[in-house]
Amino acid sequence: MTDIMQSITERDPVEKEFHQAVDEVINSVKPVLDRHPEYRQAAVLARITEPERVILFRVPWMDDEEQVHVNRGFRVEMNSAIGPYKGGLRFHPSVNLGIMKFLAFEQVFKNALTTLAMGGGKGGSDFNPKGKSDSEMMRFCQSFMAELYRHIGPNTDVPAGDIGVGAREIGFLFGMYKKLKNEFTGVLTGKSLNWGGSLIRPEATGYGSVYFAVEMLAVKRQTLKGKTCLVSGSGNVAQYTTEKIIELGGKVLTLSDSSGYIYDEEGIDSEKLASIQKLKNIQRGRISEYADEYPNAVYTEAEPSPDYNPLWNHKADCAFPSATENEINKKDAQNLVKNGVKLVSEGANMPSTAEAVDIFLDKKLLYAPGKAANAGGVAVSGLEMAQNSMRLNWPMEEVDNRLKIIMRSIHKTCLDAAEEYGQPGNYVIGANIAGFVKVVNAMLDQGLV
Ligand code: NDP
Ligand code: 2IT
Repeated sequence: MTDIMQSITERDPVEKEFHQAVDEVINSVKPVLDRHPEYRQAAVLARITEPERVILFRVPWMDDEEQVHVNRGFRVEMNSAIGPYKGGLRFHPSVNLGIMKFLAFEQVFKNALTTLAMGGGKGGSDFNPKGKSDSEMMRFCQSFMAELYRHIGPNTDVPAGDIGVGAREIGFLFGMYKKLKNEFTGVLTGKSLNWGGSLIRPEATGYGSVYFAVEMLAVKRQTLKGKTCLVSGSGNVAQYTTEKIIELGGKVLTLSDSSGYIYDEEGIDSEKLASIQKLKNIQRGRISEYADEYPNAVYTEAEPSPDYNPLWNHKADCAFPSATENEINKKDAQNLVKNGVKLVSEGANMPSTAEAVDIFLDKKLLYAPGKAANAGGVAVSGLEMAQNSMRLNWPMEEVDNRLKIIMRSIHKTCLDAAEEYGQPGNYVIGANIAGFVKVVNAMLDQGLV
């Protein structure tokens, strides 16, 4: 173990997801530090792994039965070397400081890769949105923002959505911010269209992950047409990943939620996807209901502590993990390889364990880590900020074209950096090095702050 890794694990021993994310970056950038002694001299690793600021706060709220609850709110402002802190808010019972720090750390490099001026941050709460009424969601969001508002701003820190935070929650959060600050600014992204949102932002993460896959396939002179795809999750990222795969002639076989997954041998077409979007976004139902509507589909319930996830054990060409961290373990990676999967594009953040990543790299899959493949979401958030600053809205084609250009540029940046450091085709090394060098150079320019 490196000295820096040892000191991080000793200082915060329980933050295992943060250790995992940091360990990967440290291993990737070792040759960069060897080439640049000035980076070691300036202790860049110790500085880049310590958040600039962590805000931790109480979120009290009342349910519809007038019971009082207390949740914990977080905002990790990780790095502002290249722009205001930027990154989503996650509402999920698993949220803790270690998960917030891992997500904020990944966000720093991801945002650097987008070419836009955004630093990295992440926030959220251990609040569980499942089964809550609209009024409960509103009261929770208002209480959350009643504290967060004093720490954020359009030039300071600009939150957005993530797991459990979509258009409805961004609306409630924005409304409270506006009331408290008495100003209408682009302090959040993922806003609705008629009050400052950008076209293509809802689609951007999923579309971007598929655009990245298209770029990787193009290197091998292939396309998505006719390719079978396993997609996990059924939220924002999974839905728009599925939409774009269908549009480009691929076939999506699976979708999931935390209760289980569906396998549809005939493929999920546009009509079926529209019914999933209604089920998930409006009725807030479970993916199992898909199998009631389309009886040819098979629903498999998730096991409480599975050795492997059967979703990843089907014959297919491509995999698009789009649910959550560490959803692909070593056994799942082995199953994917065994079943002929040649491409993995990570819509989710860190969905593959370190052992799974090693297998993908060892077997020379086209493997795109989340910080490259899912950067389209935050990239279009950056475009939403730009439109807010100009007080105008770009048409759909313009935003979608810019998204394509950004994903193409991230792909090339990763390949070039990997090549420069003698690891051709290794998108993990490429993404980590390119993001790291950009942020570290900015930090050095700005002195010891
Ligand atoms: P949503 O809340 O819209 O959907 C999340 C989906 O993943 C749901 O189907 C959910 O199932 C499932 N899921 C969540 N947690 C777990 C879990 N512990 N085990 C199994 N399934 C789970 O979130 P998003 O689609 O926005 O986010 C999905 C992933 O993409 C996350 O890793 C997020 O960080 C990442 N991401 C999101 C971006 C965005 O713009 N939204 C941008 C870049 C990355 P259930 O409903 O049962 O909880
Ligand atoms: O993980 C991510 O990149 C996001 N949840 C989106 C962040 C953003 O600011 O749009």
